[in-house]
Amino acid sequence: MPKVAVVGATGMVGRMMLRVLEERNFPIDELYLFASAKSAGSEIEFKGKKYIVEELKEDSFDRGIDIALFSAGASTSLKFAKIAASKGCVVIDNSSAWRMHDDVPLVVPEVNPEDINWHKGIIANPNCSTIQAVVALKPLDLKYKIKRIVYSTYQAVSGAGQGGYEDLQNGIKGIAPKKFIHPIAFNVIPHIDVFMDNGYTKEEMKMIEETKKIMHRPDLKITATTVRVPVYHGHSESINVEFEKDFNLEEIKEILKNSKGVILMDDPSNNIYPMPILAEGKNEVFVGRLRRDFSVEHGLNMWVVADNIRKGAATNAVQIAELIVNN
Ligand code: 2RA
Repeated sequence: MPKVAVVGATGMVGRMMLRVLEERNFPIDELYLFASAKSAGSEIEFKGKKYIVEELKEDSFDRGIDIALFSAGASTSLKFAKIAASKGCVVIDNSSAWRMHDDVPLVVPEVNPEDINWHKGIIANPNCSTIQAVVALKPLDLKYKIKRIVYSTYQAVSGAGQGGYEDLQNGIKGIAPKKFIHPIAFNVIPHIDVFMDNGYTKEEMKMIEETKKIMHRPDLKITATTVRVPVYHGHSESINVEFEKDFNLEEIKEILKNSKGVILMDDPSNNIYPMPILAEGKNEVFVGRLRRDFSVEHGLNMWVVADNIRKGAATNAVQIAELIVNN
């Protein structure tokens, strides 16, 4: 059984990683919890046992740790993932630090599990909004070959961490935001992460670039608009797809129904479609509102929802760890 570490154990994603490890009964010989000096010393319970969170230091990985799940921000990952990997530990990193490095696989287990085979000590966990999209798109790409994707997202405040969550809670009471630049209560903000020189936000560019890498389709045409909405948990996405080949809507539903990690929720006559309140606490990706886009040849509209802290972060990371253990 592996020795496992969670780095960033006190954060929202770190705590969820522990919960998912527990829920899935991940085999663990010894567990180590790390965080910044500020959070070190706090106590976290795992499987009925109390653990003290240690400060992350250069020698933290000198104990034969086999797998480390990192969710501590890009600068911490840039420094410590390399140190951990040099000591024989496999790092599964939830930050954006390593995702686009050529020698780092970017993995969604339902989509490109084979990519873990060429890791050199670091495997990147994709951005939350990308993960749920590719889980739904990959089986359709295999059958009909995607030509172009238009992403429009409706992202929960928890994607911005505890501060985002608090901004919504406080904003409802009229208190000014601290994490977001604008109020998020009773508002939507078409701005996630920083703006780039090309006019897109970094979140939008992440969706574009990461989709190409995970799907092994550098040629794909993709555009994206990412938006923060006043929802605590669960990212929603309108995804418009153009395929090379023609499709049959009933066949698409059948494919999605049988795809790993996807739950088809598409019964408009009974008002059934995915919503964040339904996806919260679940590990699957929910797909609905499937309909032909009549404005282009072979066009499809779909609505994709998932719990951004689970499938968009913690669950996906734990699934990667499961792939490593099962290999
Ligand atoms: C967000 N995608 O929702 C980001 C988190 N990784 O802000």
